[in-house]
Amino acid sequence: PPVPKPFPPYVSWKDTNAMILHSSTTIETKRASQGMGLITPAEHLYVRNNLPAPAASILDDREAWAISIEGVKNPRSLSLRELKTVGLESLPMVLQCSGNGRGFFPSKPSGTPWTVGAAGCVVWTGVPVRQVVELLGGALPGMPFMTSTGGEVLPAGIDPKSVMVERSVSAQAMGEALLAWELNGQPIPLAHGGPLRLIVPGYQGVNQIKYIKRLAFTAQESDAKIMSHGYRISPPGTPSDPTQPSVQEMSVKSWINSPLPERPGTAGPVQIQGLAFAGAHAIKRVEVSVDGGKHWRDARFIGPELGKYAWRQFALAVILPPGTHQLVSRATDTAGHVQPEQRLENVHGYNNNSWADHAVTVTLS
Ligand code: MSS
Repeated sequence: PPVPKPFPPYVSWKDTNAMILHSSTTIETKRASQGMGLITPAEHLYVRNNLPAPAASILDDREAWAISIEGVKNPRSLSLRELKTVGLESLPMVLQCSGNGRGFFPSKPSGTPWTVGAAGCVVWTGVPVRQVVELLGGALPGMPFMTSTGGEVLPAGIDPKSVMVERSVSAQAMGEALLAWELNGQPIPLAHGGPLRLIVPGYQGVNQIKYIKRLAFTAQESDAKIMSHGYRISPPGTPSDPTQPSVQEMSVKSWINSPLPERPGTAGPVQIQGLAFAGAHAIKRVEVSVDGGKHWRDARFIGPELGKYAWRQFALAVILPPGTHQLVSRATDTAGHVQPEQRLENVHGYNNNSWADHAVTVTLS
């Protein structure tokens, strides 16, 4: 087998055999390596950085990392050391890049052509944002947005707004958001936003701000380019603009990870296996088809349920005769949203949850 390219230093601890290095800041989990893992090991978790990761020295004194909390009655800066005394919560959650599935768009949008591997299910530990906000006297009235800023040192000589990672979500998202310092029970590695990261459960990856240095309740959405023009669902042929929907909550989605074309197995009894999740709601049902979506059967859930923000493992036992089969899965969440057959076309290839696009074609002998 070809020797994988060496990974850059900040991700040198990743399992290079399990991952696809698209660039130094975009690294995907292989579909076969994603398998059925309920919790994705950090060594397999995808990486997406819009800017180069900050210097590793920001982890030298993790406890000293400070975040400025603004748009509250008593705004002030808190160190990680102080945050650890305010509250403690753990949350298993699917972290997914909004561009996951972009590789299936026939229009070949610019950006990383992720298939399924810009997603993982991991456990975050930190303090609930609402407890920090309560400590500081509550959010000010008339502030519909929670706006968070990443701590990257910005390149000199360019308008900071054009490169800074700053995103706004609904202020209501504070209800379940965390300021997290642990990933799967370990201090968050630099690649995933250590020392401190914002976690907004159920939201697409771009809203999960790494190296967070400021969290503000604001009257307006951020005017940083990544918010105003980036990550917008732009209809085909139109330039991005702030009136188009922004990438926010995730939508219901599932895919099969076994069998795969690269590991088809043999004809006869087969356990079809996959993963399903949604944004704000738990998964209620997953159906599987072995004929490209003509007929469907209910899969069964396997493994424990780790809350509505984690993914669910599903399996269906079938007998597959020799030949070529098109395997697909279709998830439904508890609010009744059904994974659609078709993707919503958009210029930048976001939010692809089409079941047809995630089909796997296997040939068994
Ligand atoms: N944060 C910061 N600070 N920076 C950057 O760049 N990115 C985003 C998030 N956050 C960033 C941040 C994105 S975009 C994503 S996906 C995520 O992150 C990822 O994560 P990880 O950990 O996996 O790497 Mo798309 O929607």
